[in-house]
Amino acid sequence: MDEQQLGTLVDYVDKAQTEKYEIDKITKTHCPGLTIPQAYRAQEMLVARRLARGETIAGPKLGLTSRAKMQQMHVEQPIYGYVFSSMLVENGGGIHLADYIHPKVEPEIGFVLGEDLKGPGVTAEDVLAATAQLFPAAEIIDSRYKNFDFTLPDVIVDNTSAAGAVFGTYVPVPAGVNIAAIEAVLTINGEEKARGTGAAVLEHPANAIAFLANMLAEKGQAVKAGQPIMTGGMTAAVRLAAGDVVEVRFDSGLGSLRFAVED
Ligand code: OOG
Ligand code: MG
Repeated sequence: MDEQQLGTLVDYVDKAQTEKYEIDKITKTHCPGLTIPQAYRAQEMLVARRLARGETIAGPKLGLTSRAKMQQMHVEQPIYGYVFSSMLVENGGGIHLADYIHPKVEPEIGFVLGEDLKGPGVTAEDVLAATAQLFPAAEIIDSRYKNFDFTLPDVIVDNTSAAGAVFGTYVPVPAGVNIAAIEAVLTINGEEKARGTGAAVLEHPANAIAFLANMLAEKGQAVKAGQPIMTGGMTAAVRLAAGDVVEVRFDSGLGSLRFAVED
């Protein structure tokens, strides 16, 4: 696939993202043989277009880092993408279903680094040594593909289904706390829908950031200090409906999140 052919894919997915409608996966409609490196190149083109339109990146995100998510999506490998500032939803605020196609929510542990991390060879220990703060997060994913039906290259081009994120307050890494043991409980209208720990994310969320650093190194890039990093869903994602009041409570001093879903 040359740049022009990848550009056609980017047109197709970018338009669905901007105008919020569902499409068939590109490995069905355009290119069954799309490889993962080609998919990341297309993602890079899509991100560049959004930046050229004046959007800004809030931070990177990891996806499909947990068994629950891999099983839910029938996919076997972590991926990365970007959360744009325009996707951020205030903690305590609300979203409108009309701004999404078929949104789902998932709890995540966010990290903020105190220094840049550049691969290759970055380990979870390196990540922990560089970590300055943590924050509670809820990601709102909204695959542009019908029924969230995609393969890895499809979801990579679709910027890993990124559509919304709620971030809580940054806190210093709590002393004596094993981040892998931090638990999050997701409730909707007071009813528990999902629960999971940091260990669900590649045994430890620091492994997700090490994966990101080592992947970005292939493009000569680093994971930057100061950016909020979403390490991936700790549970399977839960569908949202009008009238939902979503709460995610984290233990170990991370705090909680809340948002409402309206028509
Ligand atoms: C892909 C995005 C996955 C996560 O945290 O695992 C993701 C999807 O499930 O649509 O963000
Ligand atoms: Mg996620």
